[in-house]
Amino acid sequence: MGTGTTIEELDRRFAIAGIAQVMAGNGGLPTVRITSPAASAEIYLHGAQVTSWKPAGAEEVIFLSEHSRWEDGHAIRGGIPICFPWFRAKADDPKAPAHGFVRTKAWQMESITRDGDAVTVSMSIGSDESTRKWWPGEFRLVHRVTFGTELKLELEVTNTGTTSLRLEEALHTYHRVGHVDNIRLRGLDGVTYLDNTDSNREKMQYGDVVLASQTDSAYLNTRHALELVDPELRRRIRIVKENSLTTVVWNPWREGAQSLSDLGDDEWQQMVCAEASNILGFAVNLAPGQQHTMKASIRVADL
Ligand code: TA6
Repeated sequence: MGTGTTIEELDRRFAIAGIAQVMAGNGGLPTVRITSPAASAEIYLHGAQVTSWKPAGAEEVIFLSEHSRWEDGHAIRGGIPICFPWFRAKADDPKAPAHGFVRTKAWQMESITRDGDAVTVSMSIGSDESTRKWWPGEFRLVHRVTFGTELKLELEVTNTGTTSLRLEEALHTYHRVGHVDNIRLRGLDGVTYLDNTDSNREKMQYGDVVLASQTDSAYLNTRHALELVDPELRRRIRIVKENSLTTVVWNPWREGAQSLSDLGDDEWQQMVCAEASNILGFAVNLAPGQQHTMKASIRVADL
C-alpha cells in the first residue's frame, strides 16, 4: 500500500485485532505496535526500522536514543537502521547520505501476519527517481521481521534491472546494554578486522571483544554467531546471522557521542552496535533478476 496512504487506512487494511496496530508514533510517523503474548515491539515505516523488541518476561533488548529525530530525510538514532546500498560514506560521492538512502524515508507496508504468538511484518522499497539520483541500480528491497520469543530479520534484495549490481548492506542493530564498559562480545576471536578509528588499519581480534574506548571495527570474512554477555542486565544475547560475511562493532564513546546531536552525551554507555553486514571487499554482486537475502536472529537468555 502506497506511502500516501493514511495511518487510519493502513490500520484498517493491516491491523490484527489485539495483536498488531498501525498508529502515529514519534513525529507522527506511521508505526506498527505489536503486543502479543510472546513479545511487545515496534517497527516504523520510516526506514522499515525496528525501534523496540521486548520478549515476554524480559527487558527491552533494543537501544533507542531519547534524542532521536523523527522526520523524513533523517535517520532514527537507535533501533535497527538498514544501511543500503552503501555503508558509511559513498566511496565516489562524499555528498551522498551516509549509509545509503533507505533509512531516511518511508517504506511501503506489504503485510502483517500472525503465526501462533509470533507476528511477521513485511515492508518494501524500490528504486525510483529519488534513488537513481544517487545510485543507478534498479532494485526491490523487502524487510521481513518476525517478533516473537526470538527476533528474526530478513533483508531481501532483488535486482530488478538489466545490469549487475554491487551493493553493501547492514542491519545496524543498536543493542541496549547495562554499561558498555562491562559487556563482552564473544564469537570474533581470531577474526581479522579493519579499525576505522585507526585509519582502517588491519588488526587481529584476540579473545572476546571488550570495549574501553571509541570502537568502529569491521570484522571480515566471518559467519560466526555472536554472544553479547551483559553482567549488569544479567543476560546473554545470541545473534545468529546468514549470508553475511562481515560484522561491524561500534560505540562512539564520550567524544563521538558529543559530535552526534541526536545522541545524548551519556547515552553511549547504554548501547553497542553489532551489525550483520556485507561491506567493503565483501559487498554483494547481484546479476539481473537475481535475489539475495541476509538474515539475522536475536535471542535472549539469562546469564
Ligand atoms: O556502524 C558504524 C558506523 O559506520 C560508524 O562509522 C558511525 O558512523 C556509525 O556507523 C553511525 O553512523 P550514522 O551515520 O548513523 O551517524
